[in-house]
Amino acid sequence: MPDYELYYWDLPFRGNFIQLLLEEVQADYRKLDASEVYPDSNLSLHYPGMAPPYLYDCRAQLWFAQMPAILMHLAKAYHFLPDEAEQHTLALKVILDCNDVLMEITNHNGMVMWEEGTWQEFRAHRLADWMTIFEKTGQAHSLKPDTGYLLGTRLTVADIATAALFGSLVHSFPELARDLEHHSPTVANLCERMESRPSIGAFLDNQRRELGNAYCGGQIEQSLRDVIR
Ligand SMILES: N[C@@H](CCC(=O)N[C@@H](CS)C(=O)NCC(=O)O)C(=O)O
Repeated sequence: MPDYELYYWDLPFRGNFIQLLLEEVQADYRKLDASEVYPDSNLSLHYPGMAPPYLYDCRAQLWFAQMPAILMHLAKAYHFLPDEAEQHTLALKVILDCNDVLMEITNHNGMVMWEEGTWQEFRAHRLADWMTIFEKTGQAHSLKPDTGYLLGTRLTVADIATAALFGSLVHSFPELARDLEHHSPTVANLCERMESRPSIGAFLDNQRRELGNAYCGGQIEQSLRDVIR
């Protein structure tokens, strides 16, 4: 049995936050389809979770849901939290920011489809502000154009999360690369550096060969594609 099992769809969206970390540390894990758990048995788990991703920690024999909780669990296990305890809160805040961006970019998990006007408004204001928030976080910790990490000199879970968020976004929607470059240039460079790390790079090459530019799937992805230009 591997150390971990990750249950998620064949999509990057929330799954890559976890998979990039598992790949970076070369964890012994298996990726399984979310349908193995959801929707038939998610309520029978010891700690039930509403929706994928799910992580099964095989050694601890524990199930976890909620992407930020899963990422924090793995970050603790692999020493991917910053050194100072007070910075742990900041790492969690970055992951929660990422999850908020995912929620917003999918218009609350596809509750309402994007239309030209609402998308343009979101892109020009909230998405731009989110990008600026990440840029300022990096600047506060001496992230430089070609060197450094979001929370300091050591790679942490915050860098994994940032690359999973913006790296996936600009890969799936190359039109947004100029937004990231404009509002968040050092973060754009950080994402490129993260994506070219050996394990993460090899994983992304395979995934992108297999899935192309798929992002979150469903009608909401199509609605995004219809409005992004
Ligand atoms: N807050 C949860 C959100 C989970 C979620 O929305 N999962 C999506 C895929 S990324 C899903 O499959 N949702 C189906 C549903 O909510 O029923 C997390 O961060 O893990």
